[in-house]
Amino acid sequence: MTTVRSRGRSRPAAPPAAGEGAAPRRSLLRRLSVPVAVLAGAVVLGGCNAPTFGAFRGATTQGRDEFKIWVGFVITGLAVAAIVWGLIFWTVLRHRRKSHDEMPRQFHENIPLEIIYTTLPIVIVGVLFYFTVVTENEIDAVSSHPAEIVHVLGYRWGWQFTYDAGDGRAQGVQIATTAQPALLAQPATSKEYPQLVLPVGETVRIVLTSADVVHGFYIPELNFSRYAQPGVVNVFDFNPTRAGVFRGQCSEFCGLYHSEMLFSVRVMSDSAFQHWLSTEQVHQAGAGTGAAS
Ligand SMILES: [Cu+2]
Repeated sequence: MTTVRSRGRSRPAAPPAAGEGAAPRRSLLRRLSVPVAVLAGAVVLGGCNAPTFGAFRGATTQGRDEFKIWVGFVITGLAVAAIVWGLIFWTVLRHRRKSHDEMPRQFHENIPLEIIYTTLPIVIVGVLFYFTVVTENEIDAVSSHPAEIVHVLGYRWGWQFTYDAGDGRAQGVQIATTAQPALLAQPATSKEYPQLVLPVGETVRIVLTSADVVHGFYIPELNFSRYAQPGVVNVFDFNPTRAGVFRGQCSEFCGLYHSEMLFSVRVMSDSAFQHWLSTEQVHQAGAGTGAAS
């Protein structure tokens, strides 16, 4: 049931004197001015972060796709909120009681309006669902010819990254957690934790699994998280778009030293990556596996 208008018949009353009613309205506006100013200030200050709406822009094509749909969802939500809040405040202010003996005209239905506010949300959800499916398919798509393949193994309490040539031939480069479980309280990018090195502008296949319990392979600045599950192999691609060092962590509580399951991702130029890879091959062939330098 909907009440769409309250303007209407009033009980007979003595006509107001000239100027009567203006004073209460000014008083109401004065009372509303402070909360409205506080709300506007909060919106303006919160707007310092407006371009990303609190998310990362992504450092891979997959992460950027994720960022785009995030922005679309936030803008859609804000538009809906603006319409709903606008109608609420307009109704409260425009149709507030103006005299104690007023009885507004009574309604109990409005079929066209009810059809609109039933179908419009369904259309909005349908559009958001469509773009969600499109984005998920883009993120989950894997190349048939990745430039590099990295096998990622999660285990209590660390990560192991093993590089593959892409044709099934292991390159002999393995980066793994070497620190003993302890509350190191170091940043994820420190050398106590392993580093996954990737070339910018190339397709890198990640083959993810777990040796024991469920872990979460989470890199916030790539807008990416995927379970590392024992007995299950998750395969996905990264296409890094810019160089940098990004922190990573386990996002699934897995036991006592879950907080120590940190790592980082370093994205560098392809030539620098090839140099790093060949250097690691030589180094590890003679000295065994070690932490990223
Ligand atoms: Cu964990």
